[in-house]
Amino acid sequence: MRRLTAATTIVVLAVLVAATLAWAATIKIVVEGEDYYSIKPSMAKATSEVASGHAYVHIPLRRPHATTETGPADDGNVRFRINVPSAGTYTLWARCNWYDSCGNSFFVVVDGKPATAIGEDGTYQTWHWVKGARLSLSAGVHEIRIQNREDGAKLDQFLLTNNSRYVPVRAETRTPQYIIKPSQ
Ligand SMILES: [Ca+2]
Repeated sequence: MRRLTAATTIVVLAVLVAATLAWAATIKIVVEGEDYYSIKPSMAKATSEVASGHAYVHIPLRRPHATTETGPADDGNVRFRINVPSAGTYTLWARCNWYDSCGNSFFVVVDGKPATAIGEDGTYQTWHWVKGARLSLSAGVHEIRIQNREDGAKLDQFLLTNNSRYVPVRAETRTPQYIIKPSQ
């Protein structure tokens, strides 16, 4: 009976340790649009009182604004360098503000791999979180490039989390420890 109790105690402790490790390993990397390592026009930085950090990056509206999916006018982009603390599968989320159905996406290029699109949802003219790809990332530095796909698309923040159930709602607190910026 004593032995059983000891075994049960060990099992309970092991479960607690595993749960603690799982909790401790939850990573959330929050990057402001304006935390870019480099920027290439027509991507541009802009300010707003309602954006996190009072700044965002965007592909400014062109006149005439496209009314069909015509493809981007240039490869304007922002590049971010992110230090991922541990290997895992990370979900990308971006806090965006879309002009309309022809200004509601970006290309995302991770470590120079083929581009995927983020966006194409139907929420316009307000900041909201948009779910992107799930990315398999090793520990260490990765380059995330957000690139022109349609004019009228704005990016306030993006986040990477290895918690696939996490759903951001409001602007998130920036995590400078994971963000590499050019030396001043
Ligand atoms: Ca911002």
